[in-house]
Amino acid sequence: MSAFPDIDTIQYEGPDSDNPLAFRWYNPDEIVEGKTMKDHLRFSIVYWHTFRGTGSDPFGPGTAVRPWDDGSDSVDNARNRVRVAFELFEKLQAPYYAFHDRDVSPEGSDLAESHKNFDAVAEVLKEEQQRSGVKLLWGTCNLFSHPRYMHGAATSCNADVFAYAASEVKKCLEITNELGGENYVFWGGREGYQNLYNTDMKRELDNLGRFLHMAVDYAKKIGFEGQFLIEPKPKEPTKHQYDSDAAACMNFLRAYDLEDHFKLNIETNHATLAGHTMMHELDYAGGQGALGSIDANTGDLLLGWDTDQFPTDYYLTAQTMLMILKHGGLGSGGVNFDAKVRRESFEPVDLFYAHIGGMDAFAKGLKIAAAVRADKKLEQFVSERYASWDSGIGAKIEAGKVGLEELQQYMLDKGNSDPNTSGRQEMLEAVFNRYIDRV
Ligand code: XUL
Ligand code: CO
Repeated sequence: MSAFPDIDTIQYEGPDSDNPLAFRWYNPDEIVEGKTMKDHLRFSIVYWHTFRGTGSDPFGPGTAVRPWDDGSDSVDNARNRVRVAFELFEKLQAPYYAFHDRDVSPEGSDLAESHKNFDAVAEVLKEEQQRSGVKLLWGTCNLFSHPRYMHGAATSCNADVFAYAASEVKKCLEITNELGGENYVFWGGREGYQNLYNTDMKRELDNLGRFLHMAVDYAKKIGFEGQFLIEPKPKEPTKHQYDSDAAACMNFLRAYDLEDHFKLNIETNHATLAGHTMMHELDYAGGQGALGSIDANTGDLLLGWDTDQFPTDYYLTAQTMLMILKHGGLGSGGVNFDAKVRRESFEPVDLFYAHIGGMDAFAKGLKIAAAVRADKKLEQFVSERYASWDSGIGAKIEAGKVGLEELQQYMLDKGNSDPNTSGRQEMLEAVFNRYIDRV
């Protein structure tokens, strides 16, 4: 029985289409820079917002109308929900999805029962994956909702909670492996602190490092070959999250000897909460060889919290895709819509409008980014701006051939530095607009 009987598989109709249930830009087989849009973008739909989000907020309960869901926490309801989810994935032509253990399957009365529930739901996930061809981009554990995780999971002051979290990760890794998941994500949840008066920060960080090493070791043991990812976020729910931004994560990974095993899953709304742009976080991660995947969404700069809205801004998606192309693509990662419909958008059809809008914005962003790159104007500007490093003293510095003494002698001989050239920021911002206009 269909949950969305009035909606057919969404088709590409081109930019002139007025049909809100059609793609205007996402044309899966269209080739951009020698690769299909489908392969560049590797769209993924999140289970937690799309199938478990109710629209509740701190001021009121959920509003979402979901006729297929009986509202219970039963395993039967969870299994039925999976079939509905795959109908939506297929109708949106999304090749991937992502889940937390606790959003696909209900928490049991103890660990053993939770595992049993997870197995029962994973059975349907596997059936549906095989039937539809939709694949698992990543699995992850929800190590933050249950009250036991009030002080964190891997960074809890309570060693038993660390052990419980480790048991959940073990199980979730096994199921992610069984389902062919291409990545496994750690988002910090409550790994952080509210107040340093009651916190041993160094001990918590050391334990987080231990926890991640245990996951790496166990993955090896069971033959899980997916990519491990850490998802930076600076705050919310804690005042300070340890994985606060891409640079902090890289430092953590290096400090705990984990850099060979992890890349980063960069989320737009987390970047802006950290006081960065998405472009900054992607360029930083990419520059460190650690760009793994993205959680595509957007915040509201006037609100200032993690609103997880669907991205529709072409500047944002073009800049995002420019950085992804620059750093060689997403590899085993994808464009994962970690986004939720607004509380006021409570009907099932809104889930389609939201994803179609996001997918189209990214497809157009990809085309804009490809046009920027084909034209080479920005690339040429940057290479000319740094030309002083290609020969002469710049080349000697970069080759490590000179130190302070040689540089001082060089300047004493020369007398003064060469004049600077303009950064031309305003001109370049206007140049970028041309690609937005033209595509
Ligand atoms: C929270 C967030 C998570 C992670 C997965 O802000 O982004 O949903 O993506 O745990
Ligand atoms: Co996320």
